[in-house]
Amino acid sequence: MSRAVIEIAEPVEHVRGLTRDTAVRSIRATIVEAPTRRRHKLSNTEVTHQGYVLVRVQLDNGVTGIGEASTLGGPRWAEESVESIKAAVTNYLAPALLGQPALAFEANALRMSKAATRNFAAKGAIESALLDAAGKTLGLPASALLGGAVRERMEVIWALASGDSGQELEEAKEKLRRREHRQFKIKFGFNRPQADLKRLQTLRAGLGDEVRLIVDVNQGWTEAECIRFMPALEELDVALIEQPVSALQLEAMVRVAARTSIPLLVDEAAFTKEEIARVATMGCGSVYSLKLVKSGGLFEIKRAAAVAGAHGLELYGGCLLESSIGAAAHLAAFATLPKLEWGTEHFGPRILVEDLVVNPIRFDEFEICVPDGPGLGVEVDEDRIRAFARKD
Ligand code: MUC
Ligand code: MG
Repeated sequence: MSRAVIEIAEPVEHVRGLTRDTAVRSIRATIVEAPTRRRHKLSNTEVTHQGYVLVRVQLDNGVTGIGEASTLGGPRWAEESVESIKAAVTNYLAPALLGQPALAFEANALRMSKAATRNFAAKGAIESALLDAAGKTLGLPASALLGGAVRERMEVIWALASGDSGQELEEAKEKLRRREHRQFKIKFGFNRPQADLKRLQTLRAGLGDEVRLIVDVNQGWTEAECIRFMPALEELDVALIEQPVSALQLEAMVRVAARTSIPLLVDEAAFTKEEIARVATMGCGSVYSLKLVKSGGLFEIKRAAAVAGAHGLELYGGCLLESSIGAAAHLAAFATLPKLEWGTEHFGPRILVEDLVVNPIRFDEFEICVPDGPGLGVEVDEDRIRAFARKD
């Protein structure tokens, strides 16, 4: 154990009682598979069930906190799977935190980074649960512990990802009619580019010019395909193109970004602050997608936002189809950001047949509302979680 961590973990006199009270007594991880309303397709996977690891932290004061790690179709979107997340939490991260004060957020993050490299989804779920438990102990929303909210709600994007343009058009029209979403992200890359372009033409024709359309290729195109097909995306007034080429091909991303008039949204190409600084300096894109599974914690999401902003990138509140638990954690951090130019895409709670909480996050007038209760502000639906829990 390093000297620095011991010093940080030693509380000053006036908070000694409180921190002793908030010592972490136990951390448990449960794999949950929740059905989605429809098939959700990406370039390299598709899901009919969302895989989550729910992390419950219990403190010595008896308060429990909940956090969620989200995955998309196994270890495909990123390297973590529900199985690896549960193993990392149980075998490495939880032992590093037992007995530590929940309120020592930075020290706890340091302990986790010493116990395991990367494993960002696992760390993010634990830190969310610590914030939930600490917020409930103090009667404060997690956003207050993250610096205080500067917004209570934000514009929320919906993703169209069945691959059937007729179905997608109906889905988008329904969202518009209900005044839930007026910006749509269309998932590309699981079809040939020509077929995806036809889908996009159908959607633009059916939805009109006022609706903002974003395209997420999830690394599915080559540079040559970008050169060939991006002019068609410009014609269709696409507002943003997310991760068109492989996350490993940063130079290709720079060339693509320089050729198109549509801003590129950096997603899989940058997880850490160092990676964000690098892609921004190189000119891989002009907007950055913030995600807990990339940053490994809500405090770290804030630092990621600061680094991106300092390098001139605009910010987009990304998701990985979280339930209201994971969405609430993201929203607590997003609420505190001085700037969030593109709003958020936390539509996850609504893609689930049944959400995992008894008080789902509210969607209203094209915006998502940040929960204002203590901690993450959501209450777990225990029956549903029992029903969706993987039976090992
Ligand atoms: C991603 O790559 O952005 C988020 C929304 C969605 O449809 O897919 C995810 C992941
Ligand atoms: Mg993406």
